[in-house]
Amino acid sequence: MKRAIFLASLGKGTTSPNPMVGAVILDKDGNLISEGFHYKSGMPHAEAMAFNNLKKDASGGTIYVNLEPCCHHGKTPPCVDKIIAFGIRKVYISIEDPDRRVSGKGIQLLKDAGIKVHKGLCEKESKELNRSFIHRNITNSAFGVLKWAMSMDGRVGLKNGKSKWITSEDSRSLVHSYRAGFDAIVIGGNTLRKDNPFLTSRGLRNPEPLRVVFTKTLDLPAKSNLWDCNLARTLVIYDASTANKMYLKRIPKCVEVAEISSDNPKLISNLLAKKGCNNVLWECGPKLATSAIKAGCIQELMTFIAPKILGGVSSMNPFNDFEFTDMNDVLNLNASEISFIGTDIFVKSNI
Ligand code: AOF
Ligand code: ZN
Repeated sequence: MKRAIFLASLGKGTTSPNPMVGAVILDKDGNLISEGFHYKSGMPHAEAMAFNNLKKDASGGTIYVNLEPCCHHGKTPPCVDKIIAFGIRKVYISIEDPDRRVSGKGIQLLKDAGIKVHKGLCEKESKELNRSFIHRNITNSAFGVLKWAMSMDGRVGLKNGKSKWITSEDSRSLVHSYRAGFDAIVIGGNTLRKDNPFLTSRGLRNPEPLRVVFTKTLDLPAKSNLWDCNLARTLVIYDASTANKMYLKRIPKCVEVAEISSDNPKLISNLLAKKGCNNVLWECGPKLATSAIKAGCIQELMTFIAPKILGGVSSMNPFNDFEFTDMNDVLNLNASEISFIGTDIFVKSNI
C-alpha cells in the first residue's frame, strides 16, 4: 500500500478535480506483476493503467489501491468491472471514496462478486494525501490554505503600504514551489492594485494554477500582470451587490468573469470547488484573510516570519479585527511544522 501511495503522489498537481490514486497488482503467488497511477482527469484510473501494464496473468491475484475503486461511468469506465473481469481475488483499499457516486458502492460490488475486500491499510497517510479531494467532496468547498509573510513584530507592510520585500528570496521562491501544489490562488482587488503580482509557480506547474481576484467594486486597473493570459488563466469574481459592471470592459476578453451575490468568501470557495478546484491558496490582504477565516474557508495557515522589525502603530497587520473580547475566544492553532528557510522562519499550522 505504501508503494501505491507513492505512485499516487506522482499525480500531485495534475489530477484535480480527481484524487491521487495508485495501484499495485500481485499475481496469485504474491509476485509484483504491475502497477499504475492516475495522472489526469479523463485519463485512465490507477487500476486501469495497472491492468493495461500487466505482464502476467492476474487471475487469483491481489490489488492494492489507496482509494476505493470506482463503480460509476464517468469520463472512464468503472474500475470495479476491470478488477472482477481480470479475476482478482483480494482487494486491499485504504479509504472509501467520498465521491457520492461511489462511496461504499464500489466495495459492495466487489464483495458481491465474491472478492475478499480489506479496508483501512495506511488509512492515515491516504487521508492526508487526498485531504483536499475529501474536503471538497464532503463540504462542496475547496480546501483553503492562507499564506502570509510578516516581520518579527507581526507586520505585513509599512504605513505607506510598502511591503516589498519582507521575507528573503529563499522564502519567496519556496512560495513559488508551494503554489505548484494548488489548483487556484486567490487575492483581493487591493492586493492586485498594490502589488500587481504574477501569482504563478514560475513554470513549476503545467498548467499554472488558476489566478483568482475577488473584487467588490470591479474597479480594477486596466493594466495588470494578471491580464496576461499567456502566463496563466485568470478569473475575476465580483460581488454583484456592489460592483459597477461598467468596469467590466477594462478586463481583457481572455480573462474569465463570474459574479457572486455578496462578499461572503464561502461563495468564492464554493464556486472554485464547483469548477473542480480541490484546494486553494489564499494570498490575500487583511480584509479578505479575516473574512475567509470567519467564513470557514481556511483549514491551514502558512506563515513566513522574517527577522526584521517594522514597528509603528498603524503599520499593516495580517488581519483585521476579529472582534474577540475574551482570550478564550481567540483562534487557537496547532503548529504542524516549523523550519528555517534561510534566515526566515516558516510555520505551518492547522486551524
Ligand atoms: C478510481 N481510481 O485512479 C481514480 C478514481 O471522471 P472520472 O471517470 O475520471 O471519475 C472521477 C471520479 O472517480 C473521482 O471523483 C473519484 O470518485 C474516482 N477516482 N477512482 O477507482 C482512480 N482517480
Ligand atoms: Zn476508477
